Amino acid sequence: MMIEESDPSGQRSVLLVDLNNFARYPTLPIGYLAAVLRRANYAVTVFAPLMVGVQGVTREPRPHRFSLVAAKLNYRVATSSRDWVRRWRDRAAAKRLSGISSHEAQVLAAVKAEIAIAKPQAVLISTYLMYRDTCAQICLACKERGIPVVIGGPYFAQLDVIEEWVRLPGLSALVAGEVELRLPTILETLLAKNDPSTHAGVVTTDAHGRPRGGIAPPLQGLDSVPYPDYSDFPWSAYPNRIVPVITGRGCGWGVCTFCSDVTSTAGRTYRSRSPQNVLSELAAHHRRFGVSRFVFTDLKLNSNIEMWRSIIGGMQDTVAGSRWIAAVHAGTEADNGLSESSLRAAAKSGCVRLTTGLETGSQRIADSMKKGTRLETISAFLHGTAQAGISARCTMILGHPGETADDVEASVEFLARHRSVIERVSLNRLHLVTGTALHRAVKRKPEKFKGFTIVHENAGMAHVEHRHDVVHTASHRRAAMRLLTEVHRINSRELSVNAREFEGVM
Ligand code: B12
Ligand code: SF4
Repeated sequence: MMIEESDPSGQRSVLLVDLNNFARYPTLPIGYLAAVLRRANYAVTVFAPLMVGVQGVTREPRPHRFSLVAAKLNYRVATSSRDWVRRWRDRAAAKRLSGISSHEAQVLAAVKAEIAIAKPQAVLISTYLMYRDTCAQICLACKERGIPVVIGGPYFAQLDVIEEWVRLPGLSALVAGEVELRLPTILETLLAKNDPSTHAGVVTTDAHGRPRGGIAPPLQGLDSVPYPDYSDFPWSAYPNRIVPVITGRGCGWGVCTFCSDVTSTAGRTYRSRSPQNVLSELAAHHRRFGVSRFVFTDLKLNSNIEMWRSIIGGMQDTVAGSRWIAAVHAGTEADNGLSESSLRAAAKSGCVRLTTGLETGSQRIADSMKKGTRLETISAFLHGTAQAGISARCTMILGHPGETADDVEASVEFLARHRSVIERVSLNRLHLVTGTALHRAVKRKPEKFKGFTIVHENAGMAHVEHRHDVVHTASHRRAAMRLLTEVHRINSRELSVNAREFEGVM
């Protein structure tokens, strides 16, 4: 069946499908895309799984009675020396992680119903790599109806990932880059049945199925992007009214070995908006939706210290009574705006939680990760947050190349010493991601990574399966178990009252 182009006024119509199912607040890129398209007079319908009753993915739920046993068992299976045990566990974990796969049929049926009702001239999907199956099904459904489909998302910035996606049957074009300001023109080309890969950042396939087109360079001049439009999101489905805001794209540091944020579509190189532009966006969301709770999704909000200070200085005048959370790069030697007095000022401006990448309690490993941090400076930061009344959350990584049982013991010891000043820890086994500095280094000089080998690369998921011999040793495993216990002890505590509205947000 073909759906005919419909609107007699000549207005173009698109359906924007948001597969990233967040339980707590609207999705930032969807807001941007909707705003840009509406400004260009497109009729935009947004579909998000939460709108049809599919439960969003809740991050970092509070531990329950059996969480520690489950975490230890999971770790034991994930680091089994038997390949088949690990593979079985990875498959099960991938299913659980997506949190949407169990709802795939419901999402697909709802998207198809939405297509039938909205009769869009094009379907645009924003996706994480893990929703590939759902994307493939939507492409097929659109192909049957003769509707072009464009896919974009945060990890289409590398050729090997793009190659694995661009041939999906029914897909008209894959977007590789921050093309939002040019999206209306790209769609005009597509809807005129011309090849959109003539536009930078749009990839299609040629007659032989080879990719055609390339990745767009990072977008400059961020102030020219309109404020995101979150009017389509199901506000009543969220526990609190929280708005995501991004003040700059990329990270001012940008060199940590394992980091896949700085190899993502919008993470490549650091670019900042102007403080005035950001503060006036906050005011606009407040006027429109009555919100006074904000999450800054910047990789590090203190990448641009002027921005950090302007937010602290301007927040309460812009939205009285507001509260906000963010991630920061703490522990650096240069001034990073995180002195005790700055943290007190941040708390006064409504900051209730800060996340930082602790990653490890071993200085040696932090150095080999190129974190650019000193543990004693992170320690001072953590004490500073506690004194200011800001809830501190730390991310940590287990299993970086070169890590020994002693390094893990150092992490246990660091956490134990800072138990009273850290409110949440997000501990993850090293996830080696396609295109990161670490992945490239292991490929380039495998001899430098003794006992750390690549087993299999899944470019479509940007996932690199690796083997790390040390994690199978009894001493490393014992230390890891102690680390899990220490993390559990911290995470089991009640959050401080101020930060509770943001539990599970970041
Ligand atoms: C903030 C954030 C979150 C927030 C959500 C924010 C929100 N509600 O909007 C929270 C904390 C909830 C979150 C959760 C998760 N996240 Co996240 N997140 C981020 C982060 C740090 C910033 C996102 C952001 O604001 N980007 C800025 C916007 C402007 O960029 P963008 O999303 O890429 O969109 C631009 C372009 O890509 C393009 N675009 C995007 N979609 C489309 C669609 C079309 C049709 C077109 C034309 C263009 C287009 O236009 C946009 C404007 O330029 C990124 C890192 C990063 N650098 O992006 C990770 C990132 C996106 N997250 C990631 C992951 C893995 C997760 C989790 C799975 C983590 C976990 N294990 O729990 C969960 C997933 C939950 C789920 N799927 O339901 C990965 C995704 C990688 C992948 N495989 O695709 C990233 C890249 C981090 C990483 N390096 O691994 N995340
Ligand atoms: S400081 Fe954070 S965002 Fe920046 S490169 Fe390191 S891990 Fe990535």
